[in-house]
Amino acid sequence: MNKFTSKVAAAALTMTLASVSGQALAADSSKPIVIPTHNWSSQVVMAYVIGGIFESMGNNVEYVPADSQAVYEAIRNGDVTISHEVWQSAFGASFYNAMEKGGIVDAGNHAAMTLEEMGVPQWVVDENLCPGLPNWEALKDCKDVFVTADSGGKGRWLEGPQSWHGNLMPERIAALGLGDDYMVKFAGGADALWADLAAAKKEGRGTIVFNWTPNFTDADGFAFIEFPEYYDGCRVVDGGDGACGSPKGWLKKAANYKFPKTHPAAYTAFSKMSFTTTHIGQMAALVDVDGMSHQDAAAAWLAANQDVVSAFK
Ligand code: TMO
Repeated sequence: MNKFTSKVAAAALTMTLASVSGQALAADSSKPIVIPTHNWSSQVVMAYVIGGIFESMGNNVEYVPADSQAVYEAIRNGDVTISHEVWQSAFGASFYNAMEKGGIVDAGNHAAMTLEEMGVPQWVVDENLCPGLPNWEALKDCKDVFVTADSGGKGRWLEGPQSWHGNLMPERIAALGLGDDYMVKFAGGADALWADLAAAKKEGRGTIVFNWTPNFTDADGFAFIEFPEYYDGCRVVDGGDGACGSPKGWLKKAANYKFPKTHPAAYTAFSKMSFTTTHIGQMAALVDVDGMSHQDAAAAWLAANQDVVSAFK
């Protein structure tokens, strides 16, 4: 038997065994699997990657733009079926909050570990614009390096949209005693972060921006500021004083509790899906570096990674 005929024989054997045991696999419902899209690139590309995998298995999918905090309540209620990028720092509390109310299940972790933190481009460290960085205490002596036209004479932290994690960074500035020297500006969207990184580089200007890994910036070099270590309960929203950095965290998948029953094949595949730091960085880069649409990026990523995807099905 060559490779092909042995594959056919194996398939025939599987079919025989299935009919002998009389147990047909339960078919997935034809109802669409509802996948949320948020406002950072890897998440949107991964939505279409996962939707493409589900479609290749014969499932129907639907995409809905959703707030990245409120989505956990929407999953719990069944309006949305899955979340495929549950970042520990930003969304861990909302995810577990919804789980405690009932209706959302943990569908496993991606291989990638995560960090969501303020930082500076690596060249700011290399050129010693603020000696002592990435240790946070260096900030005490160089607010002037980070003053911008819109920062009222203070050093500026350019945060992501406030929808990601509320007042986390203003509270941290206050808790660390940096309030006289630094302020937070919330960006309207992720693109404003990348525009500032590019402009700062061109101008040779220091900048502190919110960023995360995995992301396309992993390839350029980005230095996350090292704040006092995170521990459970250190944040103001969790009852602490807020004087801590973000966790070196997990990246989970979540699903409505009925999904394993309504779409057993799709759920089984979803539970196996695990993307690495490299995979997620690639998904972001196809959009934020190469300028592709999210859909085209997903199609290109799927075409180049059939070996990765076939292991999930
Ligand atoms: C949730 N995010 C990756 C933007 O920090």
